[in-house]
Amino acid sequence: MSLDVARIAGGPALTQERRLVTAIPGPRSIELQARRTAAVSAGVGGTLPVFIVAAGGGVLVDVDGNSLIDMGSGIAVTSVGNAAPRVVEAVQRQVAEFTHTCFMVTPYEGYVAVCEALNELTPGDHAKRSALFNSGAEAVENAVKVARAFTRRQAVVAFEHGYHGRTNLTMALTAKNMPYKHSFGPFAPEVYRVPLSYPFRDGISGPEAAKRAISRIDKELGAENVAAIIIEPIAGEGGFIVPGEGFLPELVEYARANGIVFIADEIQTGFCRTGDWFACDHEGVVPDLITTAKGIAGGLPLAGVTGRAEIMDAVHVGGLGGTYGGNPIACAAALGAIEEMREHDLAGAARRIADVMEPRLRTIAERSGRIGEVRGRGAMLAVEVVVPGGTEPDPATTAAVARACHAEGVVVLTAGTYGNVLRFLPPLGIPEHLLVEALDVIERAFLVP
Ligand code: PLZ
Repeated sequence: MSLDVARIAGGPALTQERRLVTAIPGPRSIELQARRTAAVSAGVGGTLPVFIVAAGGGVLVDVDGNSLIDMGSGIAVTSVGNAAPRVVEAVQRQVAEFTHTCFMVTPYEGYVAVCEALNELTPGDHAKRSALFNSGAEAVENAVKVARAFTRRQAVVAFEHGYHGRTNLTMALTAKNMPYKHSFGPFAPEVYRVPLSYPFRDGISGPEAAKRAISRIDKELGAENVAAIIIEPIAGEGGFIVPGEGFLPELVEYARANGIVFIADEIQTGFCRTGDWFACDHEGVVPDLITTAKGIAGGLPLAGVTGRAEIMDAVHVGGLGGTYGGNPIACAAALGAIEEMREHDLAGAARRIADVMEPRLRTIAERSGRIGEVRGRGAMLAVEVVVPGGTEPDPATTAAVARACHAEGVVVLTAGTYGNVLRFLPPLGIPEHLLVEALDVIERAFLVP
């Protein structure tokens, strides 16, 4: 796919270049930031205070005319590119036809078509059903509701370093206190956390880590009380932690043997990001339920729960829904985004991104001595930053490197329980020369003390 100039339907063609014409942030962004501070709750966080006016391909263009390289995709959302042509076209058509009826009142085809696509694309060839929601957290909440209704059990097992959202139930499922949970309790009951497989830090194999987690479930909860095990196949906000090979399959086997619903939260990993349609595909893991959001609709708010027909249909009629869930414009966007993924083989594009990035990141690790591990899969890659010579997390250097990248016009994100992970989630169609330039900037940021 040639993306030297990203065409934004109905908008300008964006030159695919890093171009800084002011300091970052520039004067107009600083003005807007002052308005933001006066108008927007201080509780809403911010990575980089540049205000965006256009985006596409691999760049974000700000109000001052700076063109920044996008290595975040708005946290793994615009995998098909920002304002991707088929998304724009589908949205424009739909928004002119009708904007909302509420699917629960008078339905429309787009919702059904998205569910059909989810049923087809998600792992496993069993009979499936789907339901649509507005956000990842809402999808996770509903997956837990479905699992409880099906099993008539209550306990839910989540993992250390897990992230599942900011609503009350999903805060309980999320591991990290700051900034997600601090001062917001009490949290939903019947949520239990067990250890993840974190090869860099626990030094044990995937199957050994699975045994450890399963023993905790058996001893502390009793399998017959557990409705669901929920896990991200690669922990996202927790630091792109890839569990040891065999960890996920063993958990699935345990869940199946004990009538527990296995929920894969693929909200961050899904839709070609890791080089497959879903991260579960990598080890042939077939979850009972899968939650999706983010990359599904090219930037419009949409989320889904997909799973075994007998589980999804166990809920009483009217038990699932919401005013906006599966909004027609978001559904049109999803159908456009899925077309982009199929047509341009974006799973293959994600693997090619890894081919370019991984060797460079390893070289940066060797030269700087500050990177304990390069990890991830496809276009979901990260480096864990440590104090040289050991494994002690170094969040200060992580933040300094991120700041230096931002100042040079490369939008990188941080993550990790210890705040010491620099993560990369470029749009899957990013032109290679931008990827290489971003890596040059990242390397310089690591090598300058
Ligand atoms: N599950 C695996 O990654 C969202 C959070 C950003 P929502 N991750 C980005 C932030 O700081 O709020 C996420 C995820 C996984 C669930 C969610 C929640 O998705 O669409 O943000 O609700």
